[in-house]
Amino acid sequence: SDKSLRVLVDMDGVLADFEGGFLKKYRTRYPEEPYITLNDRRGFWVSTQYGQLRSDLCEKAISIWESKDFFMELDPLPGGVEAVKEMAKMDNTEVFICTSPIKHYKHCPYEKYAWIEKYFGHDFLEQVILTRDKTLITGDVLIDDKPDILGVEPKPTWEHVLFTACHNKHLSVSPSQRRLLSWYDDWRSILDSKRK
Ligand code: DGP
Repeated sequence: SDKSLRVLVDMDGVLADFEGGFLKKYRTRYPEEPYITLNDRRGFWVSTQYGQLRSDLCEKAISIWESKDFFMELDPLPGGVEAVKEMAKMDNTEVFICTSPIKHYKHCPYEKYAWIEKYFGHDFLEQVILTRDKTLITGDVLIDDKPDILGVEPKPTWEHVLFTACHNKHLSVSPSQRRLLSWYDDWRSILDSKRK
């Protein structure tokens, strides 16, 4: 059991409160427009559900996360920063933050690095992977709130553990798919189950 376990941890919706930050800024910027409460969120793509509410709300939603300071000002989700720091200190355990930047690149990639530096420190920037295709990244576990993680690699090395979020909590996932209900759920046992 001297082989390292490699854990990939998603950022938005797992470490950073994308949904909460989005709703707060959307309501401030568009106070007269309808919105979707976190309880009523369904589906991973926020813009898709806003577009179904009223077609012009799709681009209004997108305008929120394309704005300066959106990603920088996201609050950490409860317990996440502490859990990742603890994980990173464990023997035989490598942790990488694996996150997909939006294609409007003016602010997002910079602010993701700044957020990680703020909460984890400068040295932890070594652990950051920005990729639009997580199937190419080798690891034992990927903790991510997106239900379907697809890319060019048909057989990714990692087991996807679905992190519960407002948009996926009602989904009945396949019996083989494991969930992490929050950072207060038993992530240590999930890691231990993958150690060789
Ligand atoms: P990841 O969590 O690493 O899979 O990254 C997905 C990113 O996409 C994250 O920043 C959240 C963001 N996102 C959420 N909803 C939408 C949407 O409707 N359109 C786009 N372009 N991005 C979205």
